[in-house]
Amino acid sequence: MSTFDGLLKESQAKGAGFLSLLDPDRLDKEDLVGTALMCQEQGADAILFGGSFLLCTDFDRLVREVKHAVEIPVVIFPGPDTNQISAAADAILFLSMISGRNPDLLIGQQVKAAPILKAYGLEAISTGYILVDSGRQTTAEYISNTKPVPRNKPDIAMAHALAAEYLGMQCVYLDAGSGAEQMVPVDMIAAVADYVSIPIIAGGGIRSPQDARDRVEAGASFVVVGTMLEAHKDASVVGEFADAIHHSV
Ligand code: 1GP
Repeated sequence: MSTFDGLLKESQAKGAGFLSLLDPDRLDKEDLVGTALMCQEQGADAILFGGSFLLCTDFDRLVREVKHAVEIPVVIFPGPDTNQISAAADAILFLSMISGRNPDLLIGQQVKAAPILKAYGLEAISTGYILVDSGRQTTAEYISNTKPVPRNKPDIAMAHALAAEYLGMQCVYLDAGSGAEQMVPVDMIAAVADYVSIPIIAGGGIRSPQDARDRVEAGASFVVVGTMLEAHKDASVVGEFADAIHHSV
């Protein structure tokens, strides 16, 4: 079974899947493995690894260390270029930044990355990435040189998500960006979930278990939490996120 199919199965069984995002720039190298293990113990369904912009230069080694330590899948969350690829991961979110009109992030970097993924045997999870305005500029917005979808325009998000589905993408990621001031609105997630049949990943600025649960109830199949895990490094908080996201258990 592919990593994505395995995650979908977990999501369907539990109500939704919990993806814990670890950014190697924001955690001490020593803390990375410990945090990954803690996320696994507290119920995360996968480790997402990476970020929109990284200073770290030992990405591959860090992925290997995390992968060696955990049993849950390690899925790369790539930045705007091909630096964040490691053969040690289980899969990579093969993102096309469909909310933007920057050809390099729609197809250019994907053309550079595809042969590398094939050579590594790395599973590519085709993902339509939709950046949603979060009230202030995020790293993803700045680095991608794109405009996010206005937060009060669910119809624009719906049309982008449907285009992703018709282009054959496996899922759509509605992201307000890491550390976002305001999350992707629940009504936007609900509108997209009603409109398309591919799974929705929701993330960016989720600060409480209730925020996460609200997004599951709106129709997200996966919820991404990053900054709050790193801020707390507290197992009980991570467990509360897992319980809120796994709402059917
Ligand atoms: C960012 O959705 C992720 O791409 C996670 O965001 O770090 O704000 O949880 P946070």
